[in-house]
Amino acid sequence: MNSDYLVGKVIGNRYEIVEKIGSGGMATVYKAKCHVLNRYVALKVLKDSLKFDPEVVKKFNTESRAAARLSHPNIVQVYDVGESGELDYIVMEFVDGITLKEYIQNKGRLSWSKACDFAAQIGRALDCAHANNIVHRDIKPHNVLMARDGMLKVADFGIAQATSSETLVAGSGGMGSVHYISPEQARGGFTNERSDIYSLGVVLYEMLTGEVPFDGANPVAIAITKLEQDPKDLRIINPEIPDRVAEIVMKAISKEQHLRYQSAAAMVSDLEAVIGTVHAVSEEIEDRFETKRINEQQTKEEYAMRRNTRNKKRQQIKRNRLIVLAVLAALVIGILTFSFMSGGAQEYQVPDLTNMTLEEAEATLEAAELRLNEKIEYEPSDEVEEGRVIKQNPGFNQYVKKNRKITVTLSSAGEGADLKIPDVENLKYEDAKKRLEVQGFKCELVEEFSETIQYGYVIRQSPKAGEDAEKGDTVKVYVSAEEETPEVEQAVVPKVTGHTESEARSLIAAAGLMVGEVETQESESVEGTVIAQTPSAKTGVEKGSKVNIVVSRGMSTPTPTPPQTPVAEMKRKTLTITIPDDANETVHIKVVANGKTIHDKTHAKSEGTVDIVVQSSKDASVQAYIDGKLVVDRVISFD
Ligand code: 3AM
Repeated sequence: MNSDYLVGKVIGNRYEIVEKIGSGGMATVYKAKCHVLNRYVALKVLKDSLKFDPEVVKKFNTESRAAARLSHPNIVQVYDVGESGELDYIVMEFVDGITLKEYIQNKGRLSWSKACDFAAQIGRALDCAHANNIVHRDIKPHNVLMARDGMLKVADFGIAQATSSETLVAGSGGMGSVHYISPEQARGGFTNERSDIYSLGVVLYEMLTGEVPFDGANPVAIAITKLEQDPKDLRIINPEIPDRVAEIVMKAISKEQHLRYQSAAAMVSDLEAVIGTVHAVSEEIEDRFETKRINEQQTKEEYAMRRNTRNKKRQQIKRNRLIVLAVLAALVIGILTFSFMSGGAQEYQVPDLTNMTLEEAEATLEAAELRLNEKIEYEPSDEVEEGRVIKQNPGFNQYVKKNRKITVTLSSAGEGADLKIPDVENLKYEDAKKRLEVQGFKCELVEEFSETIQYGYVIRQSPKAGEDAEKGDTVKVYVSAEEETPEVEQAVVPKVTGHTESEARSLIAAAGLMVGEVETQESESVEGTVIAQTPSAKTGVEKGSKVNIVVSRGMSTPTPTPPQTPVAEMKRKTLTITIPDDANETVHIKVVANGKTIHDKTHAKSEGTVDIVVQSSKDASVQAYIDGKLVVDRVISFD
């Protein structure tokens, strides 16, 4: 991945490309270090093959302009749009996390409350975009990034364009991804905000069931199914889904636009009603970040080495610059003044906090790399609900420095109102404590075991919410304590398919796991090769868990077993096929050795590589095809 020619380069005199993150349809995304603001950013660069296509460049620019207008905690913030030599690029907020697609793939399916919480977050992003007359048109899990704290951020306004009325999306250029696009997009018809609501419905369906509602062998088949058929009832796939949740999904994915939610806000409000105020902050995703964290550590080390060399060069450059500065002092001062005034150091825009609870305001500020001033102001208000933000300082949309503390004024019950105990049940302990303390109460922690309430959350409180109280009263909060179960060590299931049974046994043992059931099955793969495993490779499991394997017993032939000698001379070699980065999510791999098909199977792109054992007594001419395309054509020597 890091072998990209841009890695190590500095773009626009400011952004040092650290590593390639991935690539989408039109552009490649890099992690870069901004040397002016000393932070990581994501840099999206138009692909080489597309940069001379004026239509694509125009679309790329439209994306940046559209997205730059949006500022919302659930939208990837666009910081800057630039051009350097032949490079067109967009500088965005770097989201340290994974895509929602990866998350769904890892999980299979999500609990209904988490799925609804995620859908509400995406819905809030859409609501903000729609309020700015921007339709995303390509809402899909791959375009939703999940930060470490579980906050979702919608990215890639790839085919978004400003619209104040319904817009005709025609031709392939305007199409989103076929599984998620609305029927009207599939027909090349009019699209509007409700097309995004449809796509969000599909994403919610997938989160709840692990399946997309319309599938088919190819894009045309999927589009036809979408236009003509009703989706499978999601409660048949997952009976745990509450009826109300299923209704929300079905309304969002109505074929007719007028039957869908008329606004993202309406869908969010139904979702919020169904989940209450639960904000699922995912702790389980932490382990999924482990690999990324390791990569990041390596990157940091590489980066430190490069920085040493660069610092030396920079010192020399600095000396030269001083001379130039002395001569051109006046001019340089002018430039510096200009760059300061145009916001050089003041690049962080203050989000709107009005009507938020303290917890929401704090999370929103954190996402915007700002801080909440611990000193909270109070004011009585008739318009704003008690405990919610009435005003803030500095105000919405002002530019401030990173980590600037923002002071909020919360609505108090009003001068004459009696003081009541606030409701802190179901809150995280820290949030409950803060809520009590800011209202002048003392908080006493009592730990208690609970089978239903998550660790660290308040089970109950005494006195109860709503009871009369006086400033300085103590409120006991009973917080769910951690179960005293021994810490479970985690392990990652190794990939054992393609290996011999004994190799597989060693790999499984080396990963701290145990071999479970061993089945044999007739298969075209070489006898003794592992052809399937559960759980699949890269799954995170408890140490000591079992991995079941299926071992090939070759193909049974009706003819009597041939004489022993030729078999004894057979030798094995492993051919590793790498699935390219730009491949589809699933690929079909076929391998032919000496004219005989020895492998013919569909694989997930996430497998990365596929090992095929070739068995022959003499040199073998081997061809491998990925989705029908020849990718390997060589002779394997068995000397
Ligand atoms: O190729 P994968 O799926 O791993 O998550 C996005 C995707 O990763 C990532 O770049 C790839 C191509 O879209 N990506 C996009 N925008 C990003 C951002 N702002 C980002 N990663 C971090 N921060």
